[in-house]
Amino acid sequence: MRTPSTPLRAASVLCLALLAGPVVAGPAAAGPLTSPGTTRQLADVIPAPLQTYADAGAGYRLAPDTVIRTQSGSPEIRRIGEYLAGVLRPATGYRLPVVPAAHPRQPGISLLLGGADRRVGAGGYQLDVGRSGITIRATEPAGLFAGVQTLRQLLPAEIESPRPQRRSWAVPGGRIVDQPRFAYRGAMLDLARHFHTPDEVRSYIDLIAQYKINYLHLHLTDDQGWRIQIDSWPELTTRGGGPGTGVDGVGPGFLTKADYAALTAYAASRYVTVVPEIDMPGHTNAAQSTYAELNCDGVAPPPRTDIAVGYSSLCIGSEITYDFVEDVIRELAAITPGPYLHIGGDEAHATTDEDYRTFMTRVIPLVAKYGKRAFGWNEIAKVAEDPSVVAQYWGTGTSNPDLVAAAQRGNKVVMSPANKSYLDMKYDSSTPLGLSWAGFIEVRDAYDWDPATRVPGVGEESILGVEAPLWSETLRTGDDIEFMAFPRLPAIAELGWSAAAHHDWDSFRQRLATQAPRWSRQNVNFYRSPQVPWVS
Ligand code: TNX
Repeated sequence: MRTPSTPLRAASVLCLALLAGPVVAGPAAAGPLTSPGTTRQLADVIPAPLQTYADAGAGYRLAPDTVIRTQSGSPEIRRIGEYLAGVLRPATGYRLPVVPAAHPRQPGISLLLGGADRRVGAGGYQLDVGRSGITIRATEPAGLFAGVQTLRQLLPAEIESPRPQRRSWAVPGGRIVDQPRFAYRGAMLDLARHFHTPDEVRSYIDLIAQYKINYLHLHLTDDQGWRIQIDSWPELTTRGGGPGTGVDGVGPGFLTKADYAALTAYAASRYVTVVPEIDMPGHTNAAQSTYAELNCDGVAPPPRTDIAVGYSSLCIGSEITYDFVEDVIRELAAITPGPYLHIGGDEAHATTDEDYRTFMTRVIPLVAKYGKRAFGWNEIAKVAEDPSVVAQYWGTGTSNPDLVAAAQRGNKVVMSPANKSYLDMKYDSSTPLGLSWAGFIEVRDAYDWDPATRVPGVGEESILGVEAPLWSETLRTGDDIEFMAFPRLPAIAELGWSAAAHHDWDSFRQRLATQAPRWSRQNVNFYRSPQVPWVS
């Protein structure tokens, strides 16, 4: 195991001593971000790190003989090392062998568990850059993975090139001590309105993981399509997800259980946990048009390919409904490694309030019965007596008495206000894709809000985290997804990770500007917002 060079150690200790006490310095404290993209500094990262201590004399340069050293005896940390090597090899052309940490001294990058500053907590990391190497330390593997993403952004943008580049690979010297503000930093894809293939989802996972997003919510069912195989109701996918399904009838497809298992495993390899959603008791036309017995009158309605909402409802008084729901929850829980199962509950306008309560009162315990914790859109707060239920706020306003009452009962809340974090809203009136029912959302709108003060009465201690949902009524391809998500997804990611004290639009837009050359090399189709001074 190698430790950071002595000068860095001494300098950091000095900085730490000078900064003694709970002083939280933001990116600004490490100096203004001069000439974005040309002079990289430790704080020039999204999301903004908790604390940086620059040591100008101590930078490290990757070299042909650099090795990646990982915690001895940990196959998981070794896999993170392999992931890092996979990121760095194409552009550098270096071998970057992944070796046990005990390997003889050789310049390199070390990934180690333990020994980090206490402030890193469970999900954070400490990154030290000295003349002879880089060391990332964390308490959990997820923290090391987060540190790896930071390291990636500290390298020149050319590191994202798929082919070897002739240039030097310098990392600025110093120390970063970083920690997430919220445990849940989510993104959502809607596979129901238009199916997105497993490859498209994997590519999105790779992109969001760069910004320390650690949950991917998959909206798997809706009026226009059913996208997850359920063995006990096989036609849900063959018909409900088959040809002609999706908005305008052009978004067919579904995940087999094997596809889903492979996706959740891929996500886990990027420290992303999948949260599957079965939306009910509304948004259920795909199921009800497939199985007539799910309708109160026993008649299957025609499939729908329009984008209306709020017209469908499962039959609340029928026992078959609960057989169906239990089968679906049981089968989905069995293939879901993560702790959460989302049961939707939004826009159930065709369900009476009393029926909604009856339904949710029966269904919420089914989620627990199969070992998962229920998540629901904020309407669930009206009925969630069980404090383990997570409510996802999607309103556009700043007041919601049901949500406040739920928070007081102890329910946790994920913040995804539609007029701030909905990535399917147009940027402005000229955006070719997207909807605008919650307004236009430019980058600054997506960034300039605080999850812990958005709804007074739902404060920091009630917030599990944030999410950026991307509904796909108007989206078909991976390019479409990227255009709506970038650059707003990194804005939501920063709200989820970075300390509130670091919230600073001017700093954010400068740092965002330097992501452009990375996205270009990654072939990301992003929106060049006029609010950002893009670096070409
Ligand atoms: C509202 S937000 C919905 C979705 C739509 C979305 C479009 C929410 C919980 N429901 O059904 O796809 O708006 O922006």
